[in-house]
Amino acid sequence: MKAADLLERHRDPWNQATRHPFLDGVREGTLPRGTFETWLVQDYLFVVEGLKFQARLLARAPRRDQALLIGGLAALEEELGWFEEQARRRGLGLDAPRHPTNAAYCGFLAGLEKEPYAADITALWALERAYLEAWRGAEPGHPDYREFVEHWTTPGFADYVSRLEGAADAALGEAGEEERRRAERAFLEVARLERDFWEMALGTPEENGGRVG
Ligand code: MP5
Repeated sequence: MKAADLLERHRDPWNQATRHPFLDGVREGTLPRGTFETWLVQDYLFVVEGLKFQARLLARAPRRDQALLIGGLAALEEELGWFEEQARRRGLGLDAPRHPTNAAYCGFLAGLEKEPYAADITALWALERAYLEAWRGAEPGHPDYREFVEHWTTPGFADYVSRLEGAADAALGEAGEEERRRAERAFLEVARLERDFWEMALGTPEENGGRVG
């Protein structure tokens, strides 16, 4: 099993993870007021946990993946600074409580510590690949959000995602049947949690204070 086989095998959940009215709103500039800001703050809180997950993964990684994961970690730390600057410019506080949907995703990442490496590197590839595809679908993006679209669609980011796919392929190639099953389950969880994250961002009118545009 190769990582890309999972995209084929689970096309529906994957499409739901990577196409969403939130992303249409980013492209068209039609997001309800406050929606993007909610997503931004929650995504920052998610990346804070993502960095810790990747640091734990590095400690368990085979020698061949160390440079890739260290590069990814440095990029994550830089990304946190970028989020902080974006929030400052928009006058947003980053000390908001974690939304339950976000907390569920972070809990999933924490739980991966108990999973085999093949499942963890597959999950990391899947969550980065999901963002690459999702934001590509929002290109070029409304001017208000264009920097965000560009952030997750650069050639450098695409290259990182493809190197993660190589790492996942190598791990899956060495994995036994049970480990591959766990990797597939982790992939499906990522797809579901990514979809839920967009849903959270869009929220219900009540959650967004009843405002519609
Ligand atoms: C990513 C993210 C991509 N920022 N948020 C979610 C919910 N999923 C995936 O991770 P990164 O580290 O920002 O590229």
